[in-house]
Amino acid sequence: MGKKTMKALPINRSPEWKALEEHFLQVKNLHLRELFAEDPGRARRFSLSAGDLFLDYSKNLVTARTLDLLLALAERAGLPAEIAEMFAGEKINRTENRAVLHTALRAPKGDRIMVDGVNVVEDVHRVLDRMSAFARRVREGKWKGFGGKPVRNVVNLGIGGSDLGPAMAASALKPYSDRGLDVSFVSNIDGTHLAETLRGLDPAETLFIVCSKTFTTQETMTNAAAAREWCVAGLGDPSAVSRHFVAVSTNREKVAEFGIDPENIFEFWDWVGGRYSLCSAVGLALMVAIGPENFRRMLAGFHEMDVHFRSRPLESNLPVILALLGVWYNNFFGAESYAVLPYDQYLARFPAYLQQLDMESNGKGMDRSGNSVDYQTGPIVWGEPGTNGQHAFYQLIHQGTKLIPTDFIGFAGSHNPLGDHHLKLLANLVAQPQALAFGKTAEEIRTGGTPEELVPFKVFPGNRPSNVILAPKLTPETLGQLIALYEHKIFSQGVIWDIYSFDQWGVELGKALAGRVLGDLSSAAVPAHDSSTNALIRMIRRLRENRKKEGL
Ligand code: G6Q
Repeated sequence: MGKKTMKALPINRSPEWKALEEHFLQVKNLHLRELFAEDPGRARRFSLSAGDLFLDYSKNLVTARTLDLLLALAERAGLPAEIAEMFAGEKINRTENRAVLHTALRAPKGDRIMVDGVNVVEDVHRVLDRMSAFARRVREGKWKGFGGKPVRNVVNLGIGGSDLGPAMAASALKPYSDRGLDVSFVSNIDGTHLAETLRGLDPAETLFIVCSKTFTTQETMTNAAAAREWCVAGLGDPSAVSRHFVAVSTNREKVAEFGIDPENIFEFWDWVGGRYSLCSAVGLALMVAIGPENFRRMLAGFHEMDVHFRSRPLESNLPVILALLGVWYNNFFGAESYAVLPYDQYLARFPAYLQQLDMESNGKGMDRSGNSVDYQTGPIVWGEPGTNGQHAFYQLIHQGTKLIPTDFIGFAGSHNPLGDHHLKLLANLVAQPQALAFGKTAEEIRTGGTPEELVPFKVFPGNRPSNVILAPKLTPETLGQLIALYEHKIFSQGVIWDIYSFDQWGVELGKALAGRVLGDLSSAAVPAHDSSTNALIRMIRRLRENRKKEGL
């Protein structure tokens, strides 16, 4: 497995961790009301900027000492050295023996990052230039389909890391997209996803991007085969495939087998992890939607946050501060989850994207020496755009029994300045963290004349932590900065928890078992699993038989 990092002591046996445990006992009963009352400069003291992003982290259950102790923990975990190793292209994904270089995907031309003797920045820009030329041809109507018509619909076929990033970003950057082109994303193996997407589309005007690093993923390959059938049936000639399919992959052989012209393969590399691949050719559908210039603006935003993360000292490093606050709640307050609440409709898919980024990276129970950890690692991530969440689940965050740290994300300007919508949206964005932090006491409620028997139900305890991230506007640059902020936050937490953040072995078993179950569902053989699985297989067979008999 190559060189591995052996930490002298498990992190939770370190003196820094012990100091935090003791400190926790001293501060756990403090209230944000007191902390703000004691220090009028708190908001200024606990805020930071990087690029276009401003972070107010003053409404966290921390004192200056808490942060000092958390920073000492980061030092103990060797975070500065690990940041340097990642950026230098060391093979830090040791269980797969790979470098982790999504940061190279947004490095400017002329930079030099070597992997196995190759300057990968040159490769990155070669592919970016090819993607740009292709995106322009499609956008300008110069890429003609089999019958000579220009493309009006682009369908990305991919799943997981080959879907969530470009799908989220295409929605986030919709104001920058060419409205004459319809770009959609099909991921699910459920045939409904493909069927509903293709309904009403003209194959002569439809281009498929088959996006799969391995080109073996069941969902993507099944959807790609069905799309190819639809295309050939619609256009009446198998040779139409080369005009209507392009591929994003590292597996040239499999792509050629599928019938895609090798000229139309956009490559990426094994040092790009799926969920970190938006800036690679995996972003091709996004680039077609928003154009190469806007795509490069997004890359510049990513890069700006990369430079910040790599060069700022830990105490003024935005991703590191977010990471440490997360560790504080996760490991000392016992919080199980955190909510990401974007106050922007265009970011509707951002929580789903972060779910994969965070939970697939840090949902690990083994440390890097292969021992089970006896402390908590990656949290559950969830969320919905504000203000919808306010009328749904915020009740639990305000008055429930669980501690849910929250990240509020908002933008001063709107792409759709309709009446006073945006000011109202922003008012809610500011008011919710305020209500969470300061709550409303029984005395305050009584002074409003509430009947005594209702007072306990109307009390807001407050003291619920939140971060607020603000930017002037949701632009390609700010989106890039925002995503990179979370990428590096997650990396920093993985380092502190001493886990491998860039593999995902936990997704393999289900895939393998589905292969066996598929065999059993499509045969009449006696299934040989556990009794529950056997019963489910028999039940599905019976239901499908009945359906056939009834002619459904
Ligand atoms: C992400 C994971 C996973 C992957 C998908 C698709 O980090 O590796 O979500 O992106 O399984 O894989 P392919 O791109 O190989 O189809």
